[in-house]
Amino acid sequence: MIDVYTWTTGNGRKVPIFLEETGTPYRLHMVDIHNGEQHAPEFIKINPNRKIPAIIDQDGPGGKPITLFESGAILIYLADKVGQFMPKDPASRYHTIEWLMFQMANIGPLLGQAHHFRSKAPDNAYGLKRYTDEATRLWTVMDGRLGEMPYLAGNDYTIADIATYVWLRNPKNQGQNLDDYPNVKRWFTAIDARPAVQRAHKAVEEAAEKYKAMKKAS
Ligand SMILES: N[C@@H](CCC(=O)N[C@@H](CS)C(=O)NCC(=O)O)C(=O)O
Repeated sequence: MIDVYTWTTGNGRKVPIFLEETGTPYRLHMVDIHNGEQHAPEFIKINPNRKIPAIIDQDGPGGKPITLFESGAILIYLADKVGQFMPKDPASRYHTIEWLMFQMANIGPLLGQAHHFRSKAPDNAYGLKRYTDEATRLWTVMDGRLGEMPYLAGNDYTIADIATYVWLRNPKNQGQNLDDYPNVKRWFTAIDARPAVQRAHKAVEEAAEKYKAMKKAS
């Protein structure tokens, strides 16, 4: 049983998608980051960086519990544990890690800033242009790669695709249009249609609604 501490943001959906894809039992624990719950002392013990997602696997290495934060690290851990969505062939494994790092170091932080300036500081022309240009550049990098390969790391659907897909669900928030990137569109549409992916979205959204209703009532 994997305990998943999460919320409804893109990063918060990566781990549930992996767990649904692999049929791994999990429990969702909602951390309402719009209500400051990431700063609660009990959550800081799980992630000192105060961000979702994080997990606790009671049956970690050596049968001992393990607590992990940073979604890329969590996905590598789970893929190794379950033996899925991380290719066994060494070169393909490293390409999976490479594209996962590309997501963690570029897609998340920079597309996040493009969204941030658009929604919170739309009059800041410098920030808006800087991060929209970066978003355009990154979407172009992905479109080039997906024009050469079916998936980011190569021939197989991997944790690199799961981690990246969640960031591309609202292109307009980043000043982008999916139709301008036909290879990304082909890849995105295929991943979005996967039943496990839709199950994960539903699970996270329902858990958040239930949690908010419970908080309101208390
Ligand atoms: N690199 C981290 C990023 C995590 C992250 O930025 N989480 C956001 C939600 S998507 C969060 O918890 N924000 C709350 C805050 O910054 O206070 C990961 O991939 O796990």
